[in-house]
Amino acid sequence: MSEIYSEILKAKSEKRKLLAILLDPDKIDWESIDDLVSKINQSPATHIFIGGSLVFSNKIDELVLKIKENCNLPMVLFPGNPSQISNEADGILFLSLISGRNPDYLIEHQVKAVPILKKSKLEIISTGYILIDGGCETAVSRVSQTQPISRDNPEEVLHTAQGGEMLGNKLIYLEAGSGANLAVPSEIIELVSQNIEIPLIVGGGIKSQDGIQKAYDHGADLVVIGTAFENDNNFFNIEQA
Ligand code: 1GP
Repeated sequence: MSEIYSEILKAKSEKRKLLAILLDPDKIDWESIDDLVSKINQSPATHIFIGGSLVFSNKIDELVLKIKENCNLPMVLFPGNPSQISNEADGILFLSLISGRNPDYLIEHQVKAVPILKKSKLEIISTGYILIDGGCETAVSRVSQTQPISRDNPEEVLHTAQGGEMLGNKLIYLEAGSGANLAVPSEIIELVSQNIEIPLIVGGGIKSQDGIQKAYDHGADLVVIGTAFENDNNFFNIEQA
């Protein structure tokens, strides 16, 4: 089964842009979860991503099931480690942190996840995950003990993305880090999107509708919004200048 990925490919071929809301299970206010789901349903989101670098919650199954009660969007795990895998979700971004040189995040966690994934029905989507300096230290960098690629080195980002594509990654994810001061520079998005065939995800530090549009205009196929929606569940309903 590969519905999520084939839908992403279809959207890309039709130039239809996609949007994922990233939910961190640790930051969910369970008292107002029905309201959260209704805000997601009113938003232009096409996907829900679940996870984060620092998730301690053991309530991922519960969260996925609760959201699914009233929301039909595909639920895709975005795990920081193998403990964040839920069989209740629809798919998983099987991430390799290819900007870093820490073997744990390049292959070790993935090996550990295999027995869990083999027993699951999750759609597994191999994703080359590239961390780019977002102007501040981020949780991904801290937890993975890896350095982001400099914003001033688009070529290195491009070669990393192309290396991921050559290795067989199905998606490339350009990440400035959750809550980053600075989003991925437009010139990097453009350079990468024009020189890879596979779909491009961009996230981290995008704080406005303009920021989303800018990422799309420069070639992002799917934009991820976490912090901005977490801080304000009306983020998508407010007209922004
Ligand atoms: C983090 O790219 C996502 O992995 C979203 O980042 O929280 O900054 O929107 P934000």
